[in-house]
Amino acid sequence: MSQALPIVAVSRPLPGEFSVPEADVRFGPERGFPDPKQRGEFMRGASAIVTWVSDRVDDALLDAIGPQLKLVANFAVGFDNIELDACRRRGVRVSNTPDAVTEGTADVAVMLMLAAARRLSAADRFCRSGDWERHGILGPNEWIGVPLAGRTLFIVGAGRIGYATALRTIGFGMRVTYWARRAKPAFEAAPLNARKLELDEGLAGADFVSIHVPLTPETRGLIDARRLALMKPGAVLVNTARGPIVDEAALAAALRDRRIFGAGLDVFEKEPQVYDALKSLDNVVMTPHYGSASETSRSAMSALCAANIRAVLAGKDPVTPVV
Ligand code: 8YV
Repeated sequence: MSQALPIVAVSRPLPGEFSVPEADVRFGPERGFPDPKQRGEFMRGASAIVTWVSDRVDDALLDAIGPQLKLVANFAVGFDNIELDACRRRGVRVSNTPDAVTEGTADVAVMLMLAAARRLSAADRFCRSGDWERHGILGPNEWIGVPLAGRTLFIVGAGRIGYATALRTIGFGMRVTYWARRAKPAFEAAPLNARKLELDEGLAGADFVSIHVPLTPETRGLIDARRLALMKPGAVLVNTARGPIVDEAALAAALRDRRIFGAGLDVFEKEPQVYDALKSLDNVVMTPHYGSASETSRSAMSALCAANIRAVLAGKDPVTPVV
């Protein structure tokens, strides 16, 4: 009697190619499993699972899946949804998708910089709503935005996405500074020629701030009311990393009081809820945590999750290990 194939449980359908031959691959529904119990039932008996950023991987889920689980392949570069110690205690490996998400997310970071600098969302509503028609042709002193050329971009977190974002801004004639725990030679070399600054100094001197640190106990609330108050009145904050890194209530107050020029947000503290006070502001541009949602990035993420699973099912280490 042939041995049963290892089960690979994928919480939602994936884009592009996801090839794990010699396995029983099962895909969940497009909406995934909002109920953790249903997620556990779907994944029960799996040797490998693919999880989404909204899938909490904790003791309860790991117990529901069973002791045969070998790998949690997170469909994301961030892994704050996974309790790593719970996986370690069970000898379960964890992988993520670095590099695969980089270009798509960096595109969105620059998109949000431009959109916030020129108030794209408010301008679009101004046109669609008939307000422009009622207002009449704009005068020379109306809807003045913030330029990128000659301005300083401060990258908070000098990793792959931070580097790719900074690289894109060279074309806009921007200067780059950065903050990281350790000096990053790639940032300080050509073509970025970036300067490493302490966080407060970088925030105070920046015209644009782009957040690219992972969410950890150290970075939760990193950009708080005190640090927002350091920013220039004409400055723009962009966050494509994780919502809880920025104090959302303090940011909404700073935007309401025009203490900074604007913000571009792809991530929020309590997704998919958007902090109420942000919704009525005309100086924030928001997108639904879709940073890596480009054809190339998402296909690469699927392929990388599959490569990690194939490696672990073959008794090897994950290709891109977290644990
Ligand atoms: C998301 C991300 O997975 O890679 C990450 O950590 O947050 C993104 O790739 C995706 O954008 C939608 O949640």
